[in-house]
Amino acid sequence: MKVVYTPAHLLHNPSVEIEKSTTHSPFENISRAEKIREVLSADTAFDFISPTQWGTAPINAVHDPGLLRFLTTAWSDYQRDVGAAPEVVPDMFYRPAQRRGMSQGQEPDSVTGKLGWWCFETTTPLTSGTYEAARGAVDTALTATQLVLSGDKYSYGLCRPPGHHATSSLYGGYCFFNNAAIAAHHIATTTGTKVAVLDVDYHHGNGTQEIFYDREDVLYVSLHGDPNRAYPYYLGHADETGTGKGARCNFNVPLPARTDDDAYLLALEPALEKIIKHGAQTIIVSLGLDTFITDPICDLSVTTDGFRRCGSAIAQLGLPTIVLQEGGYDVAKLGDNVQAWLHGLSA
Ligand code: OKP
Ligand code: ZN
Repeated sequence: MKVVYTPAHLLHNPSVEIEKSTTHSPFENISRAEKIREVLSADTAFDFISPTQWGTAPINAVHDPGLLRFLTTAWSDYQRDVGAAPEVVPDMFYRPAQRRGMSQGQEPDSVTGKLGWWCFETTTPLTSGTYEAARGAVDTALTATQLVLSGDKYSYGLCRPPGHHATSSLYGGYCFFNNAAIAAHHIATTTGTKVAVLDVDYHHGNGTQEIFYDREDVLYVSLHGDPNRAYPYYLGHADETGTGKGARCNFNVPLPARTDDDAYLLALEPALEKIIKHGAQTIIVSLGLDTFITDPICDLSVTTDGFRRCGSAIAQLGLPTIVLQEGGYDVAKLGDNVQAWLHGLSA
């Protein structure tokens, strides 16, 4: 199986994360992708390639072009207009309820105002190289997609930063551009075939859900910690099933704490059935390994062998599958877990 990787991710290297009314060193850090690279490159089943460049059009086809425009210069605008800060984080958030009964409002001119306009939370700092890293992750996803469109049965894009929390017009949750959504939109629009995004990250992919909520060409299916206790808190409930043409094209499976391998594999079955019924010709997996039993920020109990079984269950569908990296924060085991999952898929 080909692995798409670029060292551009090293350019997104924040040193603090603002969370739980305090600061700590970031869970989402460069060692995650480097651990995966280390383990997969020692395994002859995987061949590494670099991404090709896809430009901005595929990003602007999914996101408000204002988001990319903002991210292109936000870090340096902040240094110039507000002051030197290696990590740029909003201290204001635009909340539409403040303008209840009025027009929607507009993007402010000041970088401080813009930060709160385009970002939804505090754990996703901008650093000097963040934009370049985020562009690299999109190129990685599209290159992995191209491999499968050209006939490879499977491919793996080692995307970092991840993408599934980025909505059409907001970044946050460690995500800047929605790598999986950009790939899914690319397949749907260039081939005219149906696509399924299967999101197995611990966290609900609110961004991917939002981007495709009213579309029938891309099915979104997600297994995740119940939003009543888990990030992103406001989305991921089972009654969110899609709207308009996208009615019944969104499928959420919220899971209880400590869900183990057998329970997880059981919960996966209706999700896979949904993909077949939808008529999807291609699957994009948003692969998070933060469902792992010792993940430091999550509460499920999937093991390394559970990941192998998960990959294997998806392979049973017999569909071309593009696997894109999302979360996973037990760095010591992250490489082994990705390896087990991908071996389950391609066995
Ligand atoms: C990204 B991915 C909750 C704040 C957590 C963001 C978590 C994003 C997870 N206390 N910060 O889905 O793994
Ligand atoms: Zn996650």
